[in-house]
Amino acid sequence: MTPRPALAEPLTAEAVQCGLTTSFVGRDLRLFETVGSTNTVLRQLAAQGAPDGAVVLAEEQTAGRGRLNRTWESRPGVGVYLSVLLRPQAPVPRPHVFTFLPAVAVTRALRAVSGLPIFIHWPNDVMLRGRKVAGILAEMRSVDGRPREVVLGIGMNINHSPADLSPALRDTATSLAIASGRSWSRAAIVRALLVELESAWNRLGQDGPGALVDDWRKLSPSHFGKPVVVAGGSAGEIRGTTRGVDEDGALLLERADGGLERVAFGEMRRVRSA
Ligand code: BT5
Repeated sequence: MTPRPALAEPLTAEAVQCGLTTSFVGRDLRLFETVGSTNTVLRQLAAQGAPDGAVVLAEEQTAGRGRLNRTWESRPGVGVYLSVLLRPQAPVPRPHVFTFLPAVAVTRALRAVSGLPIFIHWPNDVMLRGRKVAGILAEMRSVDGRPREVVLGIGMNINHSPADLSPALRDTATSLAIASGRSWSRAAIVRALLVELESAWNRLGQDGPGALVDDWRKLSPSHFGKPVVVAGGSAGEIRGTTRGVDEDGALLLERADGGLERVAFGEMRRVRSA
């Protein structure tokens, strides 16, 4: 089956904001046809005084970014490419919350709208049946060691057909449409995401980072007791069994020799149990 939406649904700011129940996230929302990267545009707007909760959305990105200057494929008209600005008023004890928070919000929003089995792979890959359906890039500007402007960039594959993914991604990426055989309203997904972002941000303020990490754990069954390979960290490729995340968001891995490894950065891949 090759799902293809019959009509590409254009995204409009009105469609997103119609019935939006947030109090500040997405109240200032700017939609662009084509940008290099929504994160870059929003960082510029933040420097010019854009308000807390401001959102930049684009139909297409020509220089969509992942972590470590990797590329985020941003095919026009079928995905969601969005950045949201948060201006923390109080010190945020642990910066990893800015990766965990959007991962929780994206996963909840995509689940709520589609009902599909969507989970998080440490630290911020949003996965659908073992393939990446969304990615997150958190960037921040700190003053005196305190984050003042946080830009959360979120890319979601929604109405892509397999042909909308480059050959390099066809075995590792998916979209809601590929997994379900139907197309989805991107406006409804963005709206659900903005609501979940605001609610996760409020929960962080009220209940602290521990509560947020608990929410993250519930959506990430692979963080405990699963055989994985982690690549890209300082120690090269490490194979082991996941043993949870610590309070700084680092992954704990038990190696075959029983030693425990703490991995602060990397890419986690599930492997089949022997
Ligand atoms: C991410 O990086 O997953 C973060 C992606 C964030 C994208 C959003 S879009 C809005 C905002 N503006 C931006 O410029 N960026 C943010 P990372 O964990 O480094 O993963 C990047 C890797 O994912 C690439 O090297 C590819 O292997 C893979 N990839 C690229 N495009 C993809 C796509 N559309 N779907 C699934 N996988 C993709």
